[in-house]
Amino acid sequence: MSIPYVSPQEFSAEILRHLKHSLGKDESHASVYDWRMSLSLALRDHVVDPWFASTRRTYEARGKRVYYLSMEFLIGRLIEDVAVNLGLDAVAEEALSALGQDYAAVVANEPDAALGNGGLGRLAACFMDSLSTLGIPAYGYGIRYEHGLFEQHFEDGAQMETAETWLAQRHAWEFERPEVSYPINFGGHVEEHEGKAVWRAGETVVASAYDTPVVGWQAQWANTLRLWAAKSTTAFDLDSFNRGDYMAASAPEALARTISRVLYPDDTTDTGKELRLKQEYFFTSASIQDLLRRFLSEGGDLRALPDFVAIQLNDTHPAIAGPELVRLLIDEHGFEVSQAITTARSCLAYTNHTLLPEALERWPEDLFIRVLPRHHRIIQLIEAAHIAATGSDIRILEHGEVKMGELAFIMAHHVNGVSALHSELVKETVFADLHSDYPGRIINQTNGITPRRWLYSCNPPLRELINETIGTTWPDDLQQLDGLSVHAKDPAFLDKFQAAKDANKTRLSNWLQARDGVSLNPDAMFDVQIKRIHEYKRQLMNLLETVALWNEIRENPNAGWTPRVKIFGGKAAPGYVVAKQIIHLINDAAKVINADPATREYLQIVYPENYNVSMAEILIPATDLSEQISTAGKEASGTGNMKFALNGAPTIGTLDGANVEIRDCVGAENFFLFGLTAAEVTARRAVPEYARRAVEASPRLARVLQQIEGGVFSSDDKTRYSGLVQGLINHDYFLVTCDFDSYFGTQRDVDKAFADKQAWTRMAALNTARVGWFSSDRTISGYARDIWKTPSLISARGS
Ligand code: 26V
Repeated sequence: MSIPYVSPQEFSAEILRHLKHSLGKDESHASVYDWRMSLSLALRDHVVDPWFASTRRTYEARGKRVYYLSMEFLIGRLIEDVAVNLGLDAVAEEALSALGQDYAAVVANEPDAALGNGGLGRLAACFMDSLSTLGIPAYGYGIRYEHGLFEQHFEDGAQMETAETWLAQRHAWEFERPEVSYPINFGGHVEEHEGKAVWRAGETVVASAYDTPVVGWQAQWANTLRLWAAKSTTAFDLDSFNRGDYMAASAPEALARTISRVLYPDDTTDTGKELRLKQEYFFTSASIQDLLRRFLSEGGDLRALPDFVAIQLNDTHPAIAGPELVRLLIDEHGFEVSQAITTARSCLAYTNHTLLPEALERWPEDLFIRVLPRHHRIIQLIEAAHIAATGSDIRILEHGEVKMGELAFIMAHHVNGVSALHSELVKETVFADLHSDYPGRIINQTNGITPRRWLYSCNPPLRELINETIGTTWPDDLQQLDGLSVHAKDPAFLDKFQAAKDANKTRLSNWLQARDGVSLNPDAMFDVQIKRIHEYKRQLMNLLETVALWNEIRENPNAGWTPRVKIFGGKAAPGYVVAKQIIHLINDAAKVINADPATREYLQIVYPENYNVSMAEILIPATDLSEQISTAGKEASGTGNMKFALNGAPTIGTLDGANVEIRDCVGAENFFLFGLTAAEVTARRAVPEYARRAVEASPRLARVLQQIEGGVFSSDDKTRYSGLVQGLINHDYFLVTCDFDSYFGTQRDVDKAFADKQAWTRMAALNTARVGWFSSDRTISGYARDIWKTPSLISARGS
């Protein structure tokens, strides 16, 4: 399956047809929004044939399908993505220009689909792209949140949040499926009838499907992202209305809809909120019911379910899938308990994305029983079967809690970590006991990123240079970038590589100037740290280093400093007090430092508001230095690290997550390593007063901490950061103080390296050339081979 050629003239006509017939607008009255919708609908039309063909092919081949269950899909914009995969990017631009429209402005009119918090959600989006590119039959299942991740703005440097409203406009890409809906039950109690359990639910909502086709590279295949919206079983209470109680009349609908109303913005702590549990069960149950209905409608025998269904759990959020599938097999399809558990386990696999204890999901058992009484009983059966089979001491139900990690693990045939280091730590730490109960169950699948979005589409100058250097077949075979390595010796190639980087830096500068009125020095090193704000990611260490550098430039202004722009981007969970203080401090420091005439030439701090996927697409290609500085052992993988390296930004980083593998690929000489290793981190925590000692041993750090604590950056409130600083000196769980000197020293190595332009560019080019392995196509091939056993159904690809 591939798409027939469409000329720009034909495509203009298609856009105009939608403008008239779908938007009901005349050209002379059309707004940017109208043009954007018309363009999107015209593109969407071209996705439908490959989409139907893929469905037909899967059906005819009786192919096994992958079901990727994820609370989050952090998609971003789709116009470019779809246009690029259809091979219509140039055509679309030409067609719109011919209509007198500014293509870039029309593309930028699309709101980000921000249905995720960060890495986990963005990974799910990259995986959807790769599943389609590889021709693996798959559905992504998630929630159609009315409000995505909150919007961030700064008031006097402090983060403020407002509701995100992407669905206030029509969503161009989805197909509403009112006929695809399932009842979802909550609460009530369980009765026994003739030895059979019967769940009498207390409350029921309806899950209603919305489908977005996801087309792969060159339209060879398209899968479906099916998102569930919560609706009421009784849309409107006419009795209340007739009594004149208009509020009560629409209460059922409003209540039901709260379930899919908003994305939880907290990826740091598991707060055990009832609504969150309901969200998890809501989308999981709908998805399991849906895949069973599809299987049965094709005449399948449920005992063979694992031959046709692979369910991947993106973290523990859909871990209730295990008990739900067991419940349906027992209660509705007459399975024996042990047969149901075995069958369900053969379908299920679980990906772990974090070792942070506070992010591991546990539900208070009484809450769980109240919301899901039948599942609580099923979990008791699962636990009993686990103990009978292994003699294990590990429990799912313990200390009045339901432990979702243990549940997901026990109900999965494979459990994977997301980088080599992380997977080893999963075996040694959180799941050490279960690892010995079930040897071989834990495997690794190192994360990846889609090169279509994260190189081809976000970085046109580099894309064109690669095309002219190694040809155009690399976007679905990224290891071909290796072919750039030989050119890294060629000064002419390096000049072009640098010219591409400079063009991207100019694009970023213009964008920031237009958006925020901020000017950047294009000759400065763009040093970028963009990710959620967390203590373990150590934005604070970056800021401390910035202040130390400021001190040193002031003291010695003529020492030939390498000019730097420190760029930060990212949101803090609204309830995460320390993260919000760190944001405030960065903004406060920016105000003082940017205003210092003595250092202005060499040092600038920029923190654009509301970092999101679209901002990443502008920042990453323009970056000179990638900051990946988490405490070793804490960042499960990272995926931003891969995006920067791919776009020619060397990393300054610790031996954490996928940094380890990136360094192995690009070579130690093209990576700025610093800091303690994971093993050293563990050892250091056992040293009494380790933070205080580290501060005492570093006059440079001690001075910076005194400045911050003394109010140098907060003259309006001199004690604003005393808690933050005292926290570092007294606890410093993430060893900012211990890694500071190593980090500062390595940054000075970076300064020197950057000053040698050609050597730096060579390093950057070798980063691009050597990270082809981090394509999410490679990752998904690994899942398909090791976990799902699903071949590609694109004939040219084989399995
Ligand atoms: C956790 C929680 C905890 C309970 C409340 C709601 C909530 C929502 C999201 C999360 C996810 C945290 C885990 C996560 O995002 N991990 C990141 O996954 C990336 C993809 O594997 C990986 O690259 C990052 O290193 C890892 O931090």
